[in-house]
Amino acid sequence: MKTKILKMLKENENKFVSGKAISEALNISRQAVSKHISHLKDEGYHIESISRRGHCYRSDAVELYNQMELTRPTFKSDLGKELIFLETIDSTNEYLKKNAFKLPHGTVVISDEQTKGKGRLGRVWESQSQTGIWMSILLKPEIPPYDAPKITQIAGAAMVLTLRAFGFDVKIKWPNDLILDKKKVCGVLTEMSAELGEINYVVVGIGVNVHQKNFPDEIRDKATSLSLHTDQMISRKNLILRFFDHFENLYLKFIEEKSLKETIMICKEHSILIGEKVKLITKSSVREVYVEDLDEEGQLVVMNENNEKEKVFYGEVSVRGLYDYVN
Ligand code: BTX
Repeated sequence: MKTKILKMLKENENKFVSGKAISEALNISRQAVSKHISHLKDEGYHIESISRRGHCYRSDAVELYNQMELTRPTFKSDLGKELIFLETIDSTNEYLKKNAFKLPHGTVVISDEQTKGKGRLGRVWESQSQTGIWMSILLKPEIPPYDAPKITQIAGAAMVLTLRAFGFDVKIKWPNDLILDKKKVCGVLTEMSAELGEINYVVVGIGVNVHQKNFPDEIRDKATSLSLHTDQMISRKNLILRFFDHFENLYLKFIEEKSLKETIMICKEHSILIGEKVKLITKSSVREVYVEDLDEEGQLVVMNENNEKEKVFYGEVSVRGLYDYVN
């Protein structure tokens, strides 16, 4: 039935077809029409619905990506109550850091383009317009500063659930990347300001490659996008709204119930590192270790070169596969 509705909308490309016309033509109820159309939207089809006009299939592929489209329909917390959509900015993380003291907890900033997108340790994050999700969340949690990196894992776990729900077989490369078919599709950058054992704010930045068909030479062998792995249309808006729900759920569990259990479970289940030999790279050393597990605090448990168990905390460490990319 869904396919028939899509066919009918496509035959009337860029024109509105009323729910009544569809229900009569296909002999189904108006509610059933709405339900199928909502599924089609979830799958990424650009269908605009306006009450009393009906539904319109947009073939012009200008993705509806603006402040109004990204507004959450319901809230369980303050996440995204203040939502700032920008056409372009240097970095959404920098934007929130500059304005952190005047913006409330839960503020989200999303930009269609970043001119100076940042990765970890001063690296560059490519963020061209109309290609991906470049978004940051401002949080003001009452947790000790040493717990802040756990929010990176919460964001990673929430994005894994989101992308897997859209059919992508993504894996987490501890601590902050999501990998699709051995290449990086998403990165998380968490930054914090703290004083005397108290957090002023945390900014969690998330970048997801969505529509890119190719990448600059420097990262061609290590970066991928969702569109390179599907024929379906992917809507950044749908991904973001779904991500908000997962992130909110895991974040509230962490803050209100002091539990990271579900996050760690997700990170373990979809880890690309557990059971693998990897290189641990710091400024001063490169070591080969075997990854055994992730502990309940989110630290990597490894068997080191001397056959001793060791825990690795996030920070100035990069993990790389022995044979494949993974930087
Ligand atoms: P990272 O340091 O783990 O990854 C950065 C490295 O990944 C780069 O050195 C490069 O090799 C490669 N790379 C650069 N751009 C891309 C890309 N688009 N896709 C895949 N690989 C790439 C990961 O840092 C954290 C990235 C966070 C990005 C978000 S976007 C919203 C927010 N604002 C901001 O400035 N950063 C965050």
